[in-house]
Amino acid sequence: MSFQSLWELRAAFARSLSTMYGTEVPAYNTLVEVSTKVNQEHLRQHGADAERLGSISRVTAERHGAIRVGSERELSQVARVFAAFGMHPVGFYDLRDAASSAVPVVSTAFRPIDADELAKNPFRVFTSMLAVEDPRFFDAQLQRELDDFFNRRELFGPELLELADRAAAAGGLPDAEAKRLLELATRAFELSAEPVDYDWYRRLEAISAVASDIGGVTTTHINHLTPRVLDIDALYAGMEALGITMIDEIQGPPRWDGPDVLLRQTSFKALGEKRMFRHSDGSVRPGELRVRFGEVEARGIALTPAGRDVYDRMVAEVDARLAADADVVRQDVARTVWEENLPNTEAELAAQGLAYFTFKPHPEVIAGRPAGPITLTELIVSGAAVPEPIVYEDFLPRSAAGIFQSNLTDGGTKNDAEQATAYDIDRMSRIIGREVLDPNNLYQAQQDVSVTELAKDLGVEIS
Ligand code: OOG
Ligand code: NI
Repeated sequence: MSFQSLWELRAAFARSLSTMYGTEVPAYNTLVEVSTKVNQEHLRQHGADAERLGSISRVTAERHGAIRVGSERELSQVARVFAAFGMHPVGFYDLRDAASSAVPVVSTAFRPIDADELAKNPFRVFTSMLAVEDPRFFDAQLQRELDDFFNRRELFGPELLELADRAAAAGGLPDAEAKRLLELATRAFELSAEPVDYDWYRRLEAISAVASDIGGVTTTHINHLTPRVLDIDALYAGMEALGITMIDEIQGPPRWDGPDVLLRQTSFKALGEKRMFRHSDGSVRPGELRVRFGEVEARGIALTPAGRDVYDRMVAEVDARLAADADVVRQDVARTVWEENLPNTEAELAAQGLAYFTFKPHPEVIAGRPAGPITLTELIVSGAAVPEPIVYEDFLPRSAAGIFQSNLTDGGTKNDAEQATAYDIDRMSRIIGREVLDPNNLYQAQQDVSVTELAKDLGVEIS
């Protein structure tokens, strides 16, 4: 009998969810097919350069999912499930104020954290928790009802949690148990056929379609599963050519002449799905819900906090120019703003400390140089240190809010006269029962290790 390590479990989990989701949402399969074609074509045209931000085998298998839970208990349980797949909480996202519409959730993402684990399989799941305590969305009466509802339901049974804990502790599971873990974990994220309580669902929906999606049903479900593409503009055109209407725009950075940074995403809207509803007169009748959608993404280089400041300022500048001129297209304005503000080569981004890199040594460039410390920037500029991009493995709050928002039928309601409940990364860590890591610390640590090695390889002291 063989043993499956965490990364093997994670890869199998991503495949199993993909098969399940493709059966439930056939348009997802189309998205995966078009993505695969786009990636092959990109590889054909660009050769080795196409793999600068990840091997083609990694990118082809790469997915992120999104799920939503209702309570602190449910969030801490789902964290145990993900730990069985070597996925740890990284980053804190507060979407309550990230968009003009009401998205009453706070979120984190579960993902592998080591470079070699990411290279083997980078599966990640954006995970949101309903902010039940926030009085801007839910009054005291509804808070009590939601708490009761979440206390009564069981998203993750004892067998799943027990197997998951064992996998995490042992670094994997023997085949038979691995199979059972995958079965139970996949089932936990399927759409339930259980009839939906009509009045309760609609009551929550009046506050936010996200609230009813989370609290209006007795289970949770994957609400999208996102493949990664190497050319998102080609993907967008390919999907439209097949008659699948995408949201108006690609979220995140524009297409431009410089390196890909952070994350570009686009999606197609949630499709109507037949569901059964239980009405107050006791009857059970069919109806329709739109909750699950398709999304695709292209990933670029991770930005440092300094780079992120430039990014945030550019986003604000694009907004300002758009507000001043109604006839222009966001992507066009954005391209101009980017060309004005961001260096358009990897070496410049590295030299200015705007993005994260590892470095390859070219000792011959500085051979014969007088002894004494030298800066990383000097090494980059001279060509003695050749930057290799570190991929952005996380999410963007504004795009996430945009993804939520593009799938809401209306903006929902939020009472801004009330005081927002405070949530932050520390509180999220306490809820989950393990530290929610800061993504920048992970990228920085990876860069630091590389710089230490670079100094050794070049025989210099880097100041
Ligand atoms: C999560 C939306 C965020 C992304 O890619 O930014 C997200 C959700 O809809 O639950 O998945
Ligand atoms: Ni997503």
